[in-house]
Amino acid sequence: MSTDTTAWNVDTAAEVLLRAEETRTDRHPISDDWPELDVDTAYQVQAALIARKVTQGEKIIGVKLGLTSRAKQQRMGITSPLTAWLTDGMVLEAGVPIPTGELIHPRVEPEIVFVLGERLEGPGVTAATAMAAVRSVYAGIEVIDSRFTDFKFTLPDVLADNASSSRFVIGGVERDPRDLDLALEACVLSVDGTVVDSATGAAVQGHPAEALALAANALADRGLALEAGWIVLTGGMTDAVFVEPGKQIVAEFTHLGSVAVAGE
Ligand code: OOG
Ligand code: MG
Repeated sequence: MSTDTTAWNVDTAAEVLLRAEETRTDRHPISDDWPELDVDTAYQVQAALIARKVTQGEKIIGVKLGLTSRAKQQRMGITSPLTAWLTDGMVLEAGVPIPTGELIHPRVEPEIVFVLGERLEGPGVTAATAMAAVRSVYAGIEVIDSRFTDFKFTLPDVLADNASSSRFVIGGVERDPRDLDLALEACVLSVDGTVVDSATGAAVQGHPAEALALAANALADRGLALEAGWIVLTGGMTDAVFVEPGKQIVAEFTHLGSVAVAGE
């Protein structure tokens, strides 16, 4: 029998997740206590959670995709790609250590990152029209930190939790995506000098532009669009690796340079 006495609704779920983040306390999936949490309601929780961050002074600066590669889908046991929000509070400047003491159980994953030159609004966005809205492409590393114990959750849980978002770093090499074949752009992931994984951009929905189109069309279902200047993380290319104090993780790309992070 459940001893949970929370009167669950969109607002309480958002509060519970924000408190878990602030207090660095992981918890069991919300869907255990609130089985009615479906995908639509979970996106409402995500919106309520981000609205609270905005009230606290953070600014929305883009969108992240999650579970766009088979590596991520298999690891998390969820096959639907998803979208979530990026705020300026999540930006980690290059060279700044990952503040493991402020986080629960951070993992990092290499991603291909777009910055939009134009607004992008679905429905009906294709990879080609999506790509036409992109100004620049960068290498990136996302730091994810699920508020759920052992990163175990259902699709509605992870949606509500803003897709485990925590921090992200963008590499220093800016490229015009039209000059590269992003399906063939390779990434080699190393931990303390040992290669642990690798992938190409094709791992992300066949091409990262497909992921961007997916985001535009998914947001359109909720009456939303991607704005000019926004950052888009297209999703982890490989499985994520745990961060620990002193551990050095490097994502080295063919044309997009390297991004290095270390646990503090
Ligand atoms: C969910 C977030 C997934 C990605 O790039 O696939 C994600 C998780 O793995 O905890 O950010
Ligand atoms: Mg990610």
